[in-house]
Amino acid sequence: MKLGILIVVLCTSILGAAYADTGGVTDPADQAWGNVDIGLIEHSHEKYADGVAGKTRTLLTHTVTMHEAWNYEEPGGLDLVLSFNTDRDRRVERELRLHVQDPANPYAEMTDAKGRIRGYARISRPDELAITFAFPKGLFGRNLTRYRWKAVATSDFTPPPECQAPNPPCPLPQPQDAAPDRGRVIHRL
Ligand SMILES: [Ca+2]
Ligand SMILES: [Ca+2]
Repeated sequence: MKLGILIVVLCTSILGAAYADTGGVTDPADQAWGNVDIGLIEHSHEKYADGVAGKTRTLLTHTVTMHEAWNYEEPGGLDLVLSFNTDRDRRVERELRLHVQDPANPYAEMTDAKGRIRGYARISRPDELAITFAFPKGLFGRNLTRYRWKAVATSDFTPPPECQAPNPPCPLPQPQDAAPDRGRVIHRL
């Protein structure tokens, strides 16, 4: 893999047959904009008891860690989208998008392929570099044993005057970063 080192750590629970896959992929420091330069994406999951339904459910967590500290008030904003492919074709079945229009109340919304809202993820900030999204597996709408995902961070960006029309575009780095750069990370449940 050219631009990433796949890290897969398999953890087997000693509490019965539960099987957890915790893993991720690193991404190089390849963006001038610190708030869109992804350094690492990681996934994990845990079982929890849904007392109301009397069932054991799975909570999925996805963490995106940037190379530099960032916050919701970042100039230019941050558009962070996790996309999930839950079957064998190339289409994406779910997208989880971070909304920071109101920096005091960021939220993460899960939509399906038709743009319909399927639910929301809980957001937490483990440190000033990272953000973690947690949501029940049920938001995928079907019983999965694995899925593939990636993260794309984009910043609103206004080129400096000398780079704007009618002048030809300047060779500026694009304020967007994906991890992994190619393909997707597999999360086995
Ligand atoms: Ca990067
Ligand atoms: Ca698909």
